[in-house]
Amino acid sequence: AAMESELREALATGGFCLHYQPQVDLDGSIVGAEALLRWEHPRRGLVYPAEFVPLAEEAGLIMDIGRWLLEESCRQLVNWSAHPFTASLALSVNVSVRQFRHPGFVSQVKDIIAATGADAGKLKIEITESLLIQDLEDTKRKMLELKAMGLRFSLDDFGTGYSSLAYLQRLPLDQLKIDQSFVQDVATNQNDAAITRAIISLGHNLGLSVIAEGVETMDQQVFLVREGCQNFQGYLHHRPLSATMFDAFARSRG
Ligand code: G
Ligand code: G
Ligand code: NA
Ligand code: MN
Repeated sequence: AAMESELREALATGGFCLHYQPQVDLDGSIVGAEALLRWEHPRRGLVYPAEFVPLAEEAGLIMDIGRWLLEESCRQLVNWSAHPFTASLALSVNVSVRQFRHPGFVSQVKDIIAATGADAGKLKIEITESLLIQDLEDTKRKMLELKAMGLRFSLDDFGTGYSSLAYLQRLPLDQLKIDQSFVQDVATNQNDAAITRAIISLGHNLGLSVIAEGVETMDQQVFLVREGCQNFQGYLHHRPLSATMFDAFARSRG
């Protein structure tokens, strides 16, 4: 309960911020970023989503936090669009099941894009497999409505959930994101290598782009490149950065 009121206060007083982790292509050029939510706690310092998103969901605060997050992401896209080094970048945002399922989600996104003037074509929504298990029709209808506005969809943590592969082709996805648990030992473990290889070819055969997350070493990257993966995110390239640090990094890579 104490944390709940602290979260409400953070919402009211600008206590959240976003960090941006670069996503790169085969050349190492930045093609986008994932927005990662942080809570700047007055005493505890930076608090990570694992520690407060579940509580925020239970407390019914996730739509308000989600609104802030989408607004901030769209403001960032508008800022980026004004500078040559960042103008082409896409931004991925994490949307929880509860947020996506909310009846007001699509209109919330619409309103925020209209209010900020962000290019919807640069906004990518990361969903997880749990969204595919239940109420596929609701998921599909909302995805199609958002796709019609230009948004794209990435399936996060792919391979760790329980979704049927049949759903993949029934939903208008744009990208598969290989979960970092497979990437971790991809260069040394035969099973992880086989799963990763299968995900990459599945994605490409379905016409989706494939991004690997949690890429930490050159060995992992070399394996992924050899298997045809074309986008990468992880500490090998960069940790999540504050907005200011991200701009400086994009400039240095441009
Ligand atoms: O770096 P990090 O600890 O931020 O990410 C941990 C987890 O928190 C990830 O699984 C990520 O999907 C989730 N997460 C990060 N930002 C957000 C967000 O804005 N909304 C939601 N719902 N989850 C997020
Ligand atoms: O949304 P998702 O669950 O995929 O969130 C990604 C999480 O992985 C975030 O907590 C992010 O900070 C973290 N992360 C990003 N790159 C790396 C990496 O190279 N190694 C590890 N261990 N974690 C990473
Ligand atoms: Na994510
Ligand atoms: Mn993930």
